[in-house]
Amino acid sequence: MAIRITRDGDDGIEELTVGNEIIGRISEEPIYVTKPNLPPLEKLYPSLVAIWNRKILTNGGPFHQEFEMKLAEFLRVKHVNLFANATLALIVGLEALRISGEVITTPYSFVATTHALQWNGITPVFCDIDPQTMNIDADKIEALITPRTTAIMPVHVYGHPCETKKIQSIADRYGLKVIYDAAHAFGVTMNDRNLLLEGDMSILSFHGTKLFTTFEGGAIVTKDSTLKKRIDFLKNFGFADEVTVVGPGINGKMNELQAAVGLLGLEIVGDEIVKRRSIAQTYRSCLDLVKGIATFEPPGDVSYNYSYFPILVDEEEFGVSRDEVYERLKECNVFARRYFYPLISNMPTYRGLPSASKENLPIANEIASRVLCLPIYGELELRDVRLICDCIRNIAAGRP
Ligand code: T4K
Repeated sequence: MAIRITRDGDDGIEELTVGNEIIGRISEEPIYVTKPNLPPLEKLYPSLVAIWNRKILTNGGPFHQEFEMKLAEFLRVKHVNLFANATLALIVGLEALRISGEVITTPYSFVATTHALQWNGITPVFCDIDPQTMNIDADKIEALITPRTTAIMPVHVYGHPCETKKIQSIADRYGLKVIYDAAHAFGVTMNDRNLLLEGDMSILSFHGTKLFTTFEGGAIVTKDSTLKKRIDFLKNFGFADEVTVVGPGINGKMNELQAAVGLLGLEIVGDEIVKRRSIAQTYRSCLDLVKGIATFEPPGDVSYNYSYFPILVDEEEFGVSRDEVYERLKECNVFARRYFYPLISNMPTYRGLPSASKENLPIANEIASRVLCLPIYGELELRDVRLICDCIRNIAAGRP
């Protein structure tokens, strides 16, 4: 029997029917994995006028200085160094700490994490992940330490906190630095303490796909004022003054437009987290009874930022593979993403490394083959969240 679109209503949802039975609902507009949370445009106009009047566009201008200070206050951290993006921040952070040799890291991340090591001539050593948090498995780090190891670089994947205490105690025992890729962890606290205070430094991303955005952007969070100074030099070509270059610097500076957007972003990020929390709750209540779909809830001592909403698809129980769910959701106009597939260790640039073998990384390989990040952003209506869950249930039921 033919499938028909029976309702093309003004609520943004179309119904698919066979005979009299509604077999599915589709969003009229594409729903992407995320949508940037931008301040009202009229609030930006005065900042634009100020930039145009001052003609100070970059190199640590007034908005840059103000944002750096206000961001540190907002996050309740000691020092912040703003950057043009998080990838440059990672690269400069490693250089600032003079990291070399081998660094133990996770293969389950965005590729920029490992690229930053490569750009510094450092050998990445991949460690498997914990299936509960999808972060580096702290119990497997020690076995990977060699005389060449200088640091550990974990990632708070999706903003879920790593086992920071365990990681720090290993680092202290072996004299290693700890650099957290905290690109997803804006505003996450554990026992009311900002997660960004852990380790020797944490790196944030303010990319357009992130919870808090400056279009492109990033930051390094540190506790050490000497380190903060060295990072300031390195992100500005190594210049300590007009004529003195103190290191192999780069151009990593955030510009005035980005900083102005960031200042306004601080006013709206709290509301965004609240909206995302109710989206996550809706997803959970709709999906928790679906066999073969696992969702995640951070532990009680964590104030989470809901930056992503990952699910794991168990093909055997659900009856359909993750990749099929991903493709079939597109038919519902829903564009989920397989963050983080493929694993960094399986990418051609890194798969030749001894630590990249699948035998060394069984959990990471399994999770990467099952994960799907569903759309989550403040503007996403709960009606659309339920529609996405209906699509997933229909896929399991073998409906078109
Ligand atoms: N470390 C970690 C752990 C990271 O996740 C990242 C970045 C980094 C380091 C490096 O940070 P940055 O150097 O970028 O500051 C995205 C982002 O490009 C990347 O920043 C992010 N992680 C990664 C997880 O995701 P794509 O290729 O998935 O983005 P794209 O363009 O396909 O966007 C996804 C969806 O978002 C689109 O379908 C629509 C929506 N979107 C996107 C953009 C760019 C918008 O609505 N507006 C936009 O401007 O990589």
